[in-house]
Amino acid sequence: MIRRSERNPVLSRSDVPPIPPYLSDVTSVFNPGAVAFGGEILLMPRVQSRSRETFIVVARSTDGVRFTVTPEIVRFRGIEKVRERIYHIYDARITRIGDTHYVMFAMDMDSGCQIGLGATSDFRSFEFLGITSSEDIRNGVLFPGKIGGRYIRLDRPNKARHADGPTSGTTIWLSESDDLIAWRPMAPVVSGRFHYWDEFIGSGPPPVKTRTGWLHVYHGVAGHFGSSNIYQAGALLLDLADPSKVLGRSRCNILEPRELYELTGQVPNVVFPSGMIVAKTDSEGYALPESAVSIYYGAADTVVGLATATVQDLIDAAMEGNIPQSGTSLEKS
Ligand code: BMA
Repeated sequence: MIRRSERNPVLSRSDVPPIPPYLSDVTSVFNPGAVAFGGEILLMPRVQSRSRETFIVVARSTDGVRFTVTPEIVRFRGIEKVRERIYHIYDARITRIGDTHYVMFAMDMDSGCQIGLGATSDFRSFEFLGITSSEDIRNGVLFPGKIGGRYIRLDRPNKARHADGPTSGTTIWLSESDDLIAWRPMAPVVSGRFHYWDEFIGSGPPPVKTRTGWLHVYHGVAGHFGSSNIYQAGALLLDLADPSKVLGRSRCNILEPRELYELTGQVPNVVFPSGMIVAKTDSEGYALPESAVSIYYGAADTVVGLATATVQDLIDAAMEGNIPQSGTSLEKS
């Protein structure tokens, strides 16, 4: 149903040129935002140096598989005015609204992980618009346009899984905003399924409009294995007019760590979808069912993978039937 590119990994550390003094002999390149822009496919991956500092760069391609990384760190103009220390920015998700491309990303700060928002019209200069959260939260993903007169996004509040341990989350929420900066939670959309593949969850790439609903790829983490968290990808179909309504959710994951570059690396057993490009839309911007979809994902927090399917394949996966739940969820436990 979903096929990995024969050229995987499509980006790895040897593709990142030195960008002194920030990057030389980089450790990893992963979790890219993706967009079709100006006749090219652009990725905005996260790059880590041996200091474990994290930067975002731009990679360009004419065919979606051979990428050239621009030897420049992405700087969001104005981000230096934030008073609190920012340690890392990463996991960019790109959404076009009108003529502007918005980039939502995670910001590791002393107050926890916040969601930052940037904007660009050319992918050469980027402006920082602000911090769009006030609680520990991650995986903020903008819809490509207003619904009911306001901006809409999916996001995932973080909770500590163990005292002082890394944070994750079990519920993806729908939030609304009038100005893209101040957001109000509207409704929970989906929660983790305890004991199954997606116990902890978070949004992947921005949702894609189809005639049958918003197609959304998310990541799920199985945390019940002794020594490993397994990050996988799955599909959701959300109601077009009210995206808090779930029309379908894949019973099985659609992509799981199987290849060596997904199984081993900086963080083993991770596929983390973050960019999705639909080749063909109709005149009103709805993705065509037969259209190819390219999903760009981080593999083992080390390299970038590409997997392809059709829009209909992903809708079928989302509609294959939910896992029956007995009423117990991580949220309640
Ligand atoms: C998540 C984020 C991602 C990362 C994933 C697997 O919580 O930190 O950036 O790819 O974990 O380590």
